[in-house]
Amino acid sequence: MRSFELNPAIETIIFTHGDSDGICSGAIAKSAYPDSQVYFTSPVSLLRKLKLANGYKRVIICDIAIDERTSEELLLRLREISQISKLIYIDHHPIPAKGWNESWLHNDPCASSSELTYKVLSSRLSRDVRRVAIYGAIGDYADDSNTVKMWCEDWDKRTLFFEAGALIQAIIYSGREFEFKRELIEHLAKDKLPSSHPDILDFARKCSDLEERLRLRIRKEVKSLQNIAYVIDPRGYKSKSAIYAAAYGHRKVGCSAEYRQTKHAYDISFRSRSPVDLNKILRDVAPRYEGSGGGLPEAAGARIPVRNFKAFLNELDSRIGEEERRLKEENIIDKCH
Ligand SMILES: [Mn+2]
Repeated sequence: MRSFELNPAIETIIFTHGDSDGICSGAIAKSAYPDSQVYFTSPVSLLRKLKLANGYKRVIICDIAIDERTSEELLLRLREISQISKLIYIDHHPIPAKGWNESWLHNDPCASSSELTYKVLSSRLSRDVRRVAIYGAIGDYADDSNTVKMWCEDWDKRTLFFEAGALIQAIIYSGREFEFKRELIEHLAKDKLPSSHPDILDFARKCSDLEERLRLRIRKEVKSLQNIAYVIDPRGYKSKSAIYAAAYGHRKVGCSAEYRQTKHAYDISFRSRSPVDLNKILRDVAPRYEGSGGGLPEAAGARIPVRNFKAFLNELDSRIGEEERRLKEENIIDKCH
């Protein structure tokens, strides 16, 4: 991690996620508070990174899910910060059931963090910055909210998709290049087009090239259970692998498992077009196989020890089937629509 001299002119610190929704959220926050310092973090490292917030007048956190295991400690720390600084925590991941009714928390699971960040900070933002919120929403598959659909009407949708697509592919290609991502936030915060950034189109093309080779490998290697189609070690982007596994395995839930030697476990990504809540099912099933798991209803992850992987996958498969039948009987519809 790069360290910075604390500059008294900089009053705002922004913590955000390194994916496309996080980068767009960060850019929107930076556009509202140009004299700010941006740091990338993740749910598991937020608590530790918050040490950096000392001395800032304003602390903005975007697109960081609340880590269940440390949520109590995190809540105490955030309350402490909110006594000293102006705290704004914007996120769209599910929050713990107890204790998080705080005035500084802006949470809505039915929108992207980019949409929420624009809404929370809108009084300081140019209307045109909505375009960045749309890119972030597309990056998080959350461009079907009523607000984003309405915002899209002010632009030529085809141009939006071109810019968003190039931006998202480039971000995926850049992986852990946080210096690049920080520069990208500066670029977007100034309301410049993604395609006008010198690296974006080249990175996006490289991402698409890797993705295409991955897709063709998955078409050959995918295996299917009753409800889950899966690939093991597809050697490529995990979430994209899960999407193509579902498509070529002809199942509603796609799964991509990557072997992690250091943990002797599989890191697993899921993408679902089933109405079931994968987050809920994984939080229940994964611990029973000595693993952990969760995320969003339609996009989630898990880590499961190698020795339990097959049994875990089989139980998950039958649980998804049971849950689908139950939903069908009760005729329950998605709470976001
Ligand atoms: Mn994110």
